[in-house]
Amino acid sequence: MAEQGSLPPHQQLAAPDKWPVVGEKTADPHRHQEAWQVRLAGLVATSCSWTLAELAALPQVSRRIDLHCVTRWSKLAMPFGGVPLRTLLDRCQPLPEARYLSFIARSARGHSTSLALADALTLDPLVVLRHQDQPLTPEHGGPVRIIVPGRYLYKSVKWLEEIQVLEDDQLGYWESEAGYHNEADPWKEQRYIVPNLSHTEAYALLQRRDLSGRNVLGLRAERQNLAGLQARGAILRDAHFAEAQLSNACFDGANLSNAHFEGANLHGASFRSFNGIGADVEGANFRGADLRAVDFTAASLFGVTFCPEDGSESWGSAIMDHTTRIDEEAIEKLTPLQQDFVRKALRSSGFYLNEKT
Ligand SMILES: Nc1nc2c(c(=O)[nH]1)N[C@H]1C(S)=C(S)[C@@H](COP(=O)(O)O)O[C@H]1N2
Ligand SMILES: [Mo]
Repeated sequence: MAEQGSLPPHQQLAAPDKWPVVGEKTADPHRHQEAWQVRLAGLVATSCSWTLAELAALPQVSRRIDLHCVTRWSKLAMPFGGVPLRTLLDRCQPLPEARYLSFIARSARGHSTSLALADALTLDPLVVLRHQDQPLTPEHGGPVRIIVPGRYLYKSVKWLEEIQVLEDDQLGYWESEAGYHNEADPWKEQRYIVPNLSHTEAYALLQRRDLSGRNVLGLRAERQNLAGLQARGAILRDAHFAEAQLSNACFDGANLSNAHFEGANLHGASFRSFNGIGADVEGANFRGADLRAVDFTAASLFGVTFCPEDGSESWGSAIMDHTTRIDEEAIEKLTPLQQDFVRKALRSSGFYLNEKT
């Protein structure tokens, strides 16, 4: 259940003074001069639009809302102010056939995301104008963004300009381009959609041990012998490599966010940069994996698990020692418990404890 004020599975708190900026950094710079308007149109009895002053003149509410980013950071009870989306919908009167909302940003790529109308009514999103009693800052979507409680943060469009009321769903940017899950419920860990390759296609790629530059979501390669696998620049979010033989594999510049490497043999594998892009293993799980002689130089490791956090899962700690390379800045992004484990392990010589729980 969606409990306010607590962490959904496999999320971790961002530093108290930090609110990371994710995705686009600004509204469309070519339209700086244009006055801001939020339009609500489509399957409604009356289309409406509001200037910023008109939005600010509507009854304002203050709410504390928990933010959960799919890349695993959360911030609890963020103080926002603005107008409930419901207020705007009430003014326009959605027609009986209306079933979806598409939120569109005033941004260079016309960024968007969508929500079922029924979900919008139960989740009660806020059209946000203020944060901590100040105008919302531009990098976080100011002057106006939507915040949808109870969904991963990619459902909360920054620089909101238009809300379309639709009969059919219009998949958003992350949902159609990056395989993010359209339901996005953090309590059900709906991070990514199911695999986009058939089993046979994926099997053929694995047979050749070459995934370089491929984009394969949710790849299933548990327990396979993939020694020397080439996966330079591959996009392998949520890939399943548990107990796979991956010694000397090359994941340089690959995106392996939330990948599963539990118990994998990664001896001598490389997670360095490729074409100036570091490997991204944010949220990946390396419990019980052999990480000796693995090179994580320039890789981002936010939310990575190397050792048990709570003892409730079945894998022990990763095997790492002085031959494992991880940047100090990357270690600082880990939880205190993971940091502690990694620092000790990297100082040890030879075999480091691999306690099975
Ligand atoms: N216009 C726009 N809105 C967006 C995005 C984006 O790239 N463009 N990224 C989404 C994602 S993935 C996240 S996690 C949040 C990040 O909000 P923040 O930068 O304020 O933390 O914005 C969401 N809304
Ligand atoms: Mo995100």
